Amino acid sequence: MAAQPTILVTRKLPEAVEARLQRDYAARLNPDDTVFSADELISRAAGADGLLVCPTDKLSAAVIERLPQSIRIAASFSVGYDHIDIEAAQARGLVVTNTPDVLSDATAEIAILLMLGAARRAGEGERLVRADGWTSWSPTFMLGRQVTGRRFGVLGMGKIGRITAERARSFGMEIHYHNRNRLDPALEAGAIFHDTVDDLLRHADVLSIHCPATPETDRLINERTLALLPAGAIVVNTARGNVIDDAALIDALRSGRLYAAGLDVFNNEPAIHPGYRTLDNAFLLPHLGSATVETRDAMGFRALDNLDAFFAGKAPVDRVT
Ligand code: 8YV
Repeated sequence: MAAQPTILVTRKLPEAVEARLQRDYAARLNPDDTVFSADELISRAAGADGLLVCPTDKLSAAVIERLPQSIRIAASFSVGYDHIDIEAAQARGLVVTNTPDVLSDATAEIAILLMLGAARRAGEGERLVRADGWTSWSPTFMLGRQVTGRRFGVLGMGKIGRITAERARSFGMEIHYHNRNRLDPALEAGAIFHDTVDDLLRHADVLSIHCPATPETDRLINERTLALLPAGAIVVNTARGNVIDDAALIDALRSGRLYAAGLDVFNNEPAIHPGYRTLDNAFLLPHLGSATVETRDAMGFRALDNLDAFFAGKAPVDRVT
């Protein structure tokens, strides 16, 4: 029997995923779940055939260049792959795969949670109850905004954007979207297309961000574009922090021009811009988009399907390079 390929697994993965890894591969696991430095990653990868990485591993051009020659594939446990320098991977002949589809429902759930949490002041209310600061009911106590009937603007109408739109529709929201390409009517499902980001923003009472982090989307939501949103709008981000200019969003929240924001992703996680913590109208979660038992298992299995295909000499379904 041929020797099993050796896989360096950079983070602790769900039990069922690690069991399959250990069954089918010579797996180098990370039971302590420490985040490897670049040097550590490179030295632990010595002699291995592939990597199973997470967004916490920054595979920059410099790191990719220093990877042992034996490493031929990096399967990421994520749909986003902005932590990997794709051009450098391509140049080195490193195959990169991701895990699309399986986390779309979980991420859409978090986007809706963020919208409702921001609109109905859930964070503020929860903090008050815990601090024993809730004294009585009153007709004017902690009033929020209703989202029913409002316009839901989707920036990036991929799978996650479309599922989130479908959920928002059940609140009677009117769906607007911008995408690089207009979708087929069947996928649009009645959503109103805007051919520019600016035009979408002018029509979004709630803006939900679902585009990938690319040079084109970097700081796309900034002082100028935030000013296009209707007064009192809500911004929701489950995509990547770097789509937002933090200082500009914090200013707009502080001044009250925006009603609230619901954020699951940030620049420089977990060391987020401290300004967010000072704002009652910022509803904040620690990057929980795909964090359900079912989804994290499915992501691990999808990454393993990609590795299995690669080592069987087939094309991995989710190959991005
Ligand atoms: C997870 C994500 O944090 O998949 C992504 O791109 O941002 C998240 O859902 C990530 O997958 C964890 O590995």
